[in-house]
Amino acid sequence: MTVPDEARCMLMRGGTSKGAYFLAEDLPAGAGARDDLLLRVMGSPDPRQIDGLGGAHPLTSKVAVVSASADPEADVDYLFLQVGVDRPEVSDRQNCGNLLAGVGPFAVERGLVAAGDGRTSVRIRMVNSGDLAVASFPTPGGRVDYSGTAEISGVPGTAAPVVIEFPQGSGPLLPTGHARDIVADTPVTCVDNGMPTVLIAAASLEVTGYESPKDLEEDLTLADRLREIRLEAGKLMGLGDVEGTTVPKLSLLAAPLDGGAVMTRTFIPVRCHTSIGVLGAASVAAGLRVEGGVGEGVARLPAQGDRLRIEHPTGFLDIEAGIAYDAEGVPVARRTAVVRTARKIFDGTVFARPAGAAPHV
Ligand code: NQM
Repeated sequence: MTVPDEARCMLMRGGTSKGAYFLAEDLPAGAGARDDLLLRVMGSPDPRQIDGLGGAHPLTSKVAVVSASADPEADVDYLFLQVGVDRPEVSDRQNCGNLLAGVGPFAVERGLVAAGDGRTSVRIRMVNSGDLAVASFPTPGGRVDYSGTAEISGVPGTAAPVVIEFPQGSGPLLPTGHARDIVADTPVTCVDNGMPTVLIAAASLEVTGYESPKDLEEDLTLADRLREIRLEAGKLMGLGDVEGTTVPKLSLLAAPLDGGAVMTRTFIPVRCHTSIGVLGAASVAAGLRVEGGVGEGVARLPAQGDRLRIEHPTGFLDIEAGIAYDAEGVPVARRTAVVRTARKIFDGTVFARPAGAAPHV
C-alpha cells in the first residue's frame, strides 16, 4: 500500500474541540491507508503527539472528513474520526457535535456549498450516526465571518455564532428500553440523543460531582468502578464489547451550582471532559427529562420550555432538547438545538511523519 505523506488540510476549532478538516477527496480512499496517514498527521501514538498536529488530549486529536452528499436531504456528508493519542487507533464509532460546528464553514471555504449573502445554512448528514443536522452561520458578502460576539464556556473570547439544529434522531432514546437500570450495583440511565451516554448520580459513586477533572482522573478506585459500569452498560445498550471504544460516555450528575439544571462531569470515556460534548449534552438533557431516570432528585428542570443549562467544569452549555412520549408510552427525542462557535486556524498542506518511521512511545 502506498500512502501519501502530505494532504490539503484546514485546522479549525469547532466548539470546545480542535481538529483537522479534510475534503474526502484529499485523503486516500481506503480506510486503512487513510487511517495510517491520519495517525502520522496527528503524531500518534505518542502521549505528547509532539511530531504532529494533535494536542495530546482526545479533545484535540480529532478529524472531520467532508464531501458533497448524495442524500437529497443533505448538502454535505461529515464523517468524524477520533484519532487515539497514545494508541494507534482511528475510530468512527462516535460522532462529534463540537467539530460539527466547523463543518458548515469548512464546506463553504472549500466551495462545496455556495454562501448566501448574510447567512448560510448547510444541511449535514452525520455519517457516523446517519442523523441530520442543520448549521447556520454568518456569511456577509458571501464569505464566512468567524468574528462575532457569541461566547461559549471553555473557549476564551468571542466569535460568530454557529446555530446547530438536530431534527429528531434515528435510534431509540433509551437503548436498554428502561428509564433506569442497575449495572455493577449502580443505578444508571442509559440514553442516546446523538451520543450513547450513561447517566450516574455522582453520589452513588461516593464523589460529589464538583471535583476537578484532574482530581477525578487521578481517583483510581473511581476509574475501576466506571470501567466496570461502562462495560456492562455497553452490552445492555447493544454496543457489544466496549473495552476499546470511545462510546458510551459516562456523565456524573450532581445538583446545579449556578442556576442551571444539573452539574456534570463527563468521562469520554477515560479522560474527564474539561467541559461537555454537544451531543453528550443533548443526551444528558434528554435523559434528565425521562420519568424515573437517575436525574430525578438531582437535577432541577425548568418549569417550562425545552431550554436547559448543563453546568460543567469550565462553565455551562445551554441546549434546547425536548422529549415526548409516543402512543406506547415510550420516550422519544424531539428537536435539539444549540449555539456553538468555530474558527479557521490555518489552511494549507499538512506534512505527516514519514510512513514506517515508528514513533518512540
Ligand atoms: O458529544 C468529546 C467533544 C466531544 C464530543 C467526546 C462531542 C459531542 O467535546 O458532540 O462534541 O465526548 O469525546 O468534542
